[in-house]
Amino acid sequence: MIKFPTHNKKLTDWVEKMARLCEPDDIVWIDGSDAQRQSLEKEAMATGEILQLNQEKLPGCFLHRTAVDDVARTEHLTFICTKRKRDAGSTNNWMHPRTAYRKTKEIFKSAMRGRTMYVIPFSMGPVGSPFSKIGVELTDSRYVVLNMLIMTRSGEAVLRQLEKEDNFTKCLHSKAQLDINKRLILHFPEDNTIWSVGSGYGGNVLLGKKCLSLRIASFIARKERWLAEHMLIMGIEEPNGHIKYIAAAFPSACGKTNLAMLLPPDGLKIKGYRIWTVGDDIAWMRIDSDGSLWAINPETGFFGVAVGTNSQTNPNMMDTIKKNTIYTNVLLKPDGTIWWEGGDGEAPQEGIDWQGRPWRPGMTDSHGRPVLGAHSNSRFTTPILNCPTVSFRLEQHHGVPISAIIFGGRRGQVAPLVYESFSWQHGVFIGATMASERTAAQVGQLGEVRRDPMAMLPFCGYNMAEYFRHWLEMGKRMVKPPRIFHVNWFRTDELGRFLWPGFRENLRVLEWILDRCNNKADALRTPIGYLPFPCDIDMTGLQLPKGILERLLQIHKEDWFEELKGIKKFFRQFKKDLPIELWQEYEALSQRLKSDE
Ligand code: OXD
Ligand code: MN
Repeated sequence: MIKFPTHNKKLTDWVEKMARLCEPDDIVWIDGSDAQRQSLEKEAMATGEILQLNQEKLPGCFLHRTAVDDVARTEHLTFICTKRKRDAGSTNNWMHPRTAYRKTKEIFKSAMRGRTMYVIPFSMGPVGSPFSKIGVELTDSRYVVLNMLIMTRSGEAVLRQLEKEDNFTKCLHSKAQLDINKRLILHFPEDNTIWSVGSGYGGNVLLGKKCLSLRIASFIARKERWLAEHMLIMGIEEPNGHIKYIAAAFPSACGKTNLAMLLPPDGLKIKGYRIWTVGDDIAWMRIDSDGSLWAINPETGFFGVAVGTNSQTNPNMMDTIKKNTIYTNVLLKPDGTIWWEGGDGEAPQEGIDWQGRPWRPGMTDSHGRPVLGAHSNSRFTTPILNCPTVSFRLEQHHGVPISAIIFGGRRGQVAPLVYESFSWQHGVFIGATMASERTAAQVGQLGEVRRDPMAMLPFCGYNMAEYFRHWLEMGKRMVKPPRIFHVNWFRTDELGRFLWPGFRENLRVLEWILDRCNNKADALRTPIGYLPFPCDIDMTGLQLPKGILERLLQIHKEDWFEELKGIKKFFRQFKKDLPIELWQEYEALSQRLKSDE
């Protein structure tokens, strides 16, 4: 009989039951200590799961390579398993829990033979905070353990908390045979359970992240009347020393991580703004006793995309990842450091690519396509405490008060640089109709518009129409709801060139947003919302050709009438589940556009 370091019977019963299914050789409880982490690192190096990088240049850093067909989240293998299909809604893959458990048990059966099962008790959010939720992940992957130690608060302290509260999300993961045909990422919100099998890729296997903190948490949040969102949280310290916090949702590849830790542009430096990073990916938000919205970042690390990250696009991240970081699927240089396309410096003359093969710049495959040194979704897992702009309020149990919510997308046309909603309800409409155009990096037709409401399309753990209703209701319960804005950094000219320089310069737009929150800036009422007067965006130190700012703020009616058609088509899939308020907002926008003609 194995001795378990907890008296929580629900926990011990479940661990024993899962061990009977997976048949590991051994069970090891993760205590969160440095000594245990170091011994796991040694074991993982010995098995080849991780490779130690140059410890002088990159102390505490390692490289991991995934299986070649296991490099990204697999949305088509990700399911919401509710008893009724309707509860998963039209935007999720659905499987009945009975079928899901039966099918997946077959894959988990004996999957851990010859392996150790690690038990990771983890807390999303500060241990003991009323915002936080506990999970326990069982896994046969040391890579998962080492990543979870960075991304979550794990170990002893969480076990102690579990002596006081009984409730935890049961997360079971096995690499099994890493077989894409036996890979499933299953969520059972009604059982507070996640089963992930056959993958070793972070987004599929670090179960505290997308699986718990978004899919399961969004389901719980609706019941408990709070919000679990795919949002960054940042503080902007104003020249007077006050810090205002904003939360922002963007679909993938829109620069969310870069924005979360942006450096003020030179032209605005004199004003003394300072950015404080609370989180880059997930926000849990509650209405507090003061009637306003407060947010925490439930994570303690960043799981960021390496390709494209460099000292220009994100200097703070480049500082963050210099130590104690796990790199996944990047290029290994001969000196034991790493490189990726769109990273700092020239491509090395030689190296080992993300698949472990010798690599030289300019290599092509049998179809004449360039062979990349790093995978386009290569990642780093790095502690948020390494970040030079990390917020000092990270551990505060009530989080930070949110003054503004920002939605954004990648639109060549249609959406202006920034606009503000007329009301919370109108803001929910703006979030619900958020969209991005496909880039060359995505499968599908270039320029095609993909609707991604609140950037939650792949992450909402229940019927998205009900999710919209929940958002509408949250607005009614707040005394002082945050103002809601929409931004678009990606507007282009007729040759497809970006009109707005983006990156650090985005602070100029955030400044206008803060001014609106402080009732310091006027705005133009247009059919789509409030727009800035060009003179209210501080352009000190940024020379845009004449008329460009005006173009960035233009609204073309023909584009918006087209947009209405796309919105209607998108809304129709929700049938009668769609809250009437969203159709009302649709009609109101249509009327405003018509009467403005
Ligand atoms: C992520 C994502 O990995 O949103 O954060 O895909
Ligand atoms: Mn994300």
